[in-house]
Amino acid sequence: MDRRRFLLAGSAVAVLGASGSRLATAAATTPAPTSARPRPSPQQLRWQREELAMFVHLTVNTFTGKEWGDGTESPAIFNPRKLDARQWARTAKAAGFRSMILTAKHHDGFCLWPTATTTHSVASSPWKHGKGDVVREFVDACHAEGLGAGLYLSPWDRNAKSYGTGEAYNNFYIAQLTELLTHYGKIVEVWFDGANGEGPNGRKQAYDWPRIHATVRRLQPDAIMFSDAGPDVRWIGDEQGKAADTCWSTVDPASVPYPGYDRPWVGDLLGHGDPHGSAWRPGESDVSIRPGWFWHADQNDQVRTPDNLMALYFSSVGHNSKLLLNVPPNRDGLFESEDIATLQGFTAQREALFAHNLLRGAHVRASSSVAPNLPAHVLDADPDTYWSAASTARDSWLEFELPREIEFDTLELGEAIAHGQNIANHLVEHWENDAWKPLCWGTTIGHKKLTRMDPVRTRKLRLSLEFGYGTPRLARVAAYRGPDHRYGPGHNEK
Ligand code: FUL
Repeated sequence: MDRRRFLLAGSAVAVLGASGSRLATAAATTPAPTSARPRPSPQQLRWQREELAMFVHLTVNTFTGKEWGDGTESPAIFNPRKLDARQWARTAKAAGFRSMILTAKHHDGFCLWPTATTTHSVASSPWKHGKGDVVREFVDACHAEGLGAGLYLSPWDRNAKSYGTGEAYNNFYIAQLTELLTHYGKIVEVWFDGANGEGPNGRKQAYDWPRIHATVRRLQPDAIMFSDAGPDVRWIGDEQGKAADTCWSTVDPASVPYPGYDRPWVGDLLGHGDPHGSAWRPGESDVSIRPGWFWHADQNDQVRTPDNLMALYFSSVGHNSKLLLNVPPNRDGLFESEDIATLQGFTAQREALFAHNLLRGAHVRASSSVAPNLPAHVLDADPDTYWSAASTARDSWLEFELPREIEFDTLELGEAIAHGQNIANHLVEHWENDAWKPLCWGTTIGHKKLTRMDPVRTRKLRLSLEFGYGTPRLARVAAYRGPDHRYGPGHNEK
């Protein structure tokens, strides 16, 4: 069962002081004035520009074949004899991923590091005679490969005796978080799942989110915190790698006040964001390369194809989101050759498709501009240089005239999001038989908007921005020619 279905199955979430009602009263439904539109923090900007992060799900489930352990698993079953975190990190790096996130503890409560908080950990396992530390090997491997290291610490714990008792479990959870955030160096992302089922005593825990968030901020001030409710980045609302076509990086924090907040409209709201939202909270699209989050032998022939990873890239990164792709190690503690091969294919396809911006060399004109942010900046690959229209001008446009005809089928647009996300719709036209002909309509752009279409040959292209909530600023306009086939199906679309 995935999180959304689990929550819909009736697991209401109790929270301590998550201030849903306080935020709801503050209900910031009034559109933020243009001058006050939210912008990303440097950490959020860095997070989004990474585009690709890799999730690593490993725990006792890898050895039982389950997706959710029930907390009664014996640590004796955990023995990934050949575990090699450098293999994971090398694979991720070669595929263009910039950070990785490991399940330090999943819902079963088994800790991948030798914690002082419980004996239900690697210290009680046969792996390295109880002297091993997966978190240490993982973080060191990430750092050795120049990748950011992130950690998932499930608040739902089906093993901890104190779960469901209130303060005692919150102290236990904070102690685990403190170990993870103080013993392993820099952590770039902390991933909070909202699942809030019953523990071993049949009780549910009231999570203390304000204290949890404050602990992360204090111990790792640069770490990004993920959950349905942020605070730094939000869940995109599905586990299929699909951000909505219209995707704002802003939200109204009152609309999803705490992780696991379960209302029928939440998925939709997280998918779209809110142009009037007061908080910058971009969406992360988590999805697995296999049907399950954990490795199962019978899924070795159901690994997504490179084509399908391309489709996921378009529907996540290409919809102003970030792709968090899960690749689960097997019982040896290694990525399978099938997964590695598909990642290599994915990388080769991205490299080939995005190698040359066919608009390079075009003469660019604009409806208006503000020096030094001139139109030609949209053609360079630097996300920090951009074209800015004058003031909040609506009906702004950019026109590209090429020295010779080009043929393309993929368009990339990028807003200069360091200054916020303003553009609400766009129209692309090409010049044909002495007239402008519409090519594609779209809504939001954000960090990256990728659109595929039938191949077009033209010498002139026009991009019109008809409506937005502030000054249009574009960092990128590019056109590419891709393969003739459509990006194909993956395991769950066969
Ligand atoms: C969900 C969990 O219940 C799944 O097992 C998985 O870890 C996914 C990423 O988050 O909420």
